[in-house]
Amino acid sequence: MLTNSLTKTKLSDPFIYSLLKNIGSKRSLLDKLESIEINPEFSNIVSNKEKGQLYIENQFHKARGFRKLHVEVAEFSNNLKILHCVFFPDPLFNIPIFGMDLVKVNNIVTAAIVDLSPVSKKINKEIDISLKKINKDIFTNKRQIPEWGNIFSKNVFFASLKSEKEQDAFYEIVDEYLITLVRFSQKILPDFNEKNIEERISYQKKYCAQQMKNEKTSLVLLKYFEKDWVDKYIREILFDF
Ligand code: BLA
Repeated sequence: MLTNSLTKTKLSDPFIYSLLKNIGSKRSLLDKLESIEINPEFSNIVSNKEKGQLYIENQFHKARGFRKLHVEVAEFSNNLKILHCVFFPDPLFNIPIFGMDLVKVNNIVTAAIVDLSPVSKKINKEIDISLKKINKDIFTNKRQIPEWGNIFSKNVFFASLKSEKEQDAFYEIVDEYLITLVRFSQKILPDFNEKNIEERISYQKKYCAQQMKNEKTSLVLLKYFEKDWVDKYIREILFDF
């Protein structure tokens, strides 16, 4: 369940709110879940500056198998809404990185992406089969993954959502990806092999480095914040490793 401040957001968007609630309830199934403190400068950000109203709310947890479970909701100038979520695994475990991003501009979901991204070159067959089975046929506007997105798995899903039916279908896909992740992480044991740990660390580093090449993230933030702040937010909060 959602535990704290995100439930209090003035979140006016039922679709984003339903995704947020589901992420929270799936997260609550993880073992040893606890919230982690972050730099308070970055936990809740509200601004009413002349540049336009905005708020950003962040939640951070960790759990068995996960070093950082990050959920962020943001709303900029009443017309751009973002739901961003990355579950970074603990490198002792061969658990994929759950990532999702939803960008809604004036009531249109222009970008909806979800993936369980690998942290090893050995493809996990069980996860691959489970994700491949999920029906993704109804979407009319699937989108091309940009060049920096070579970190994602073959099962990455990326589309614009053109109707309520497509929103519901995206909700189901995210739900299935989360169920797959939770089920897998509940039974996996840690692997202390040094080489494997190194590999998993370097995959996570690459994941963060590639995500930082997405100029669309920084461009939005730069409209509201100074460059130093944006660099720090991206390096420390969104994609630290
Ligand atoms: C695209 N990300 C975008 C877009 C914006 C943001 C405005 C353009 C929308 C579009 O192309 O239709 C902005 N996203 C943000 C901001 C935050 C955010 C400001 O999360 C946070 C403060 N991005 C991620 C994660 C993934 C991701 C975790 O943060 C994937 C798991 C993907 N975002 C992603 C992709 C695009 C995108 C693939 C499209 C980029 C492109 O087509 O060039």
